[in-house]
Amino acid sequence: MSPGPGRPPGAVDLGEGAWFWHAAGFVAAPDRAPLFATLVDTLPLRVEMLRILGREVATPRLTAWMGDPGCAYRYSGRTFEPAPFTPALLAVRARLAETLGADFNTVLANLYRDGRDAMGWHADDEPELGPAAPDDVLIASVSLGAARKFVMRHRRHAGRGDPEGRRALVLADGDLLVMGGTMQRRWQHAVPRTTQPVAARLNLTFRMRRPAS
Ligand SMILES: O=C(O)CCC(=O)C(=O)O
Repeated sequence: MSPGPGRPPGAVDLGEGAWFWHAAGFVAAPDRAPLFATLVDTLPLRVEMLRILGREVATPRLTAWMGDPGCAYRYSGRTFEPAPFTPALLAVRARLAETLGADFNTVLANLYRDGRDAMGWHADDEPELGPAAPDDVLIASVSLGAARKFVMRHRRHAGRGDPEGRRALVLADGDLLVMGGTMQRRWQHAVPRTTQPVAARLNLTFRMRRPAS
């Protein structure tokens, strides 16, 4: 399979067209704390109620959804109308466009207040994601604040406790993780809870949402 748009030379090839690229220090050290503070102050972060297996469940993290006009998004049984991009987010979007050659028109922000906040196993596999879901989905995830473990598993190994088909990374302050190709179709990812004392972490997951046809 030929590399999809935005696939960087250092990407880790997981086979079957799935790949990820971990770029430590994407946000320069002096910019990290001010960017974290600005985003936490200006994004409409809140606990959301999601419908999961027929039950209303509060997200164990704060979230905010931003996007260009017309980028309403369905996620876990809810439709989210995005807030506009803020100037700080537009600056990160522009750096991602320079780095990856891709324009991301939506972003989900996740604020993990401490180690009790988490993100369960899932894939960003909505059919409207670009460049061309399901086999070519580009996700760019920027992390700020405390380092947290990020785990990935091939769907074939889901729930089997089987080390094959699993990967783990530590996403630290300023890191960029890009997932591409068939990663969302073949693999799932999660940010597990931790009992270690850990400060707040903000994650920005940029996506390309194709306009409704
Ligand atoms: O916080 C992270 O690193 C992951 C976020 C994520 O999986 C998502 O927004 O879909």
